[in-house]
Amino acid sequence: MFNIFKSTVVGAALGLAGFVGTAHADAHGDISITLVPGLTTDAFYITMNRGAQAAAKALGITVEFQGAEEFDPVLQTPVLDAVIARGPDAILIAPTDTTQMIEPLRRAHEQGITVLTVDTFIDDGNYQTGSGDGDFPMSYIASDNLGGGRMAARFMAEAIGGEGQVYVSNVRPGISTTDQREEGFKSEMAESYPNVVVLDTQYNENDASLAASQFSAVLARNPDIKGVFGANLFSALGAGNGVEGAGKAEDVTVIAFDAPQSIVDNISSGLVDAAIAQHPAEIGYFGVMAAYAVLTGESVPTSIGTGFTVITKDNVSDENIAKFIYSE
Ligand code: T6T
Repeated sequence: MFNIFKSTVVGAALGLAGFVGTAHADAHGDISITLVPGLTTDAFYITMNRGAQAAAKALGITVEFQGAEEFDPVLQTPVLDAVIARGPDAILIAPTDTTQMIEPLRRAHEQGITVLTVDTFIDDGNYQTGSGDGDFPMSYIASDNLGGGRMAARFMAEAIGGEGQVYVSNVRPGISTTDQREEGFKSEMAESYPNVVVLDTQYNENDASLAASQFSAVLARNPDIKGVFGANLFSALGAGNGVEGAGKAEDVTVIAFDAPQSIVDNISSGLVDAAIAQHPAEIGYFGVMAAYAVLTGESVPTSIGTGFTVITKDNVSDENIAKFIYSE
């Protein structure tokens, strides 16, 4: 394991004043970081890893990518334990539950491994405050998910003419990102679009097929339904498939969070009105940079926000937009 104190001593012995503060890539080539995604097969995290590897290359360090095949704290915990056993210098993780991942991550922290979270947070996401069970991560690098949910609400409300019934297709409660998107969506509707009625959220466990069948059930109960907000990649994909399968593409607006190629194709075909593309490569890049900074003795902000690009039919063929489509 790379040790900043060991390096400082060596630096001092060699008379290299200021060595720690002016570290450059090959001085710390033995730094090892592991990125633990929410799940390995999701284009969002695959793209995040692309950004992480770009940062690793720039810094001359190693970043491994180790995760579970489903977005589930029960599956993520043993993967994390195996990573902890190998003892990297830092773990960058997208924790799959705000409370259930606190204790597993504390094991890493207590072993001296630097913990940062990317995409999702544990506890309330306020780190290094000296209060709360889960304030030990050094930084949280992510999209503004509350703001993104508000953005989705505005696109939805404008598309449906400011009135009618809509619902949120979501994963499950307890995931910081998707909880915040739903919260932002509902707050914006309540504050700015009083004639939009937000029906009960449908939870799909990250299963696009379930999200599709849930649309049919909601439609049967509410034949005038005007829109669905898919709060993440699989929710949005399923919502689009459900709307198409029910022959309602002309009548029902789908607003998607996330932008894999499949969703972008659905924008081109007119099935999805807008996709709020996160910038997962930025999250990976700045996540690795932040971890490196901590490990080399620099201070980092406890929260680092990354951007969005909204993809619609009007800009979907623009090459400056295409770079934000997630890698598969
Ligand atoms: O929306 C992303 C991510 O931000 C969220 O935390 C979980 O779902 C995705 O990975 C998309 O599937």
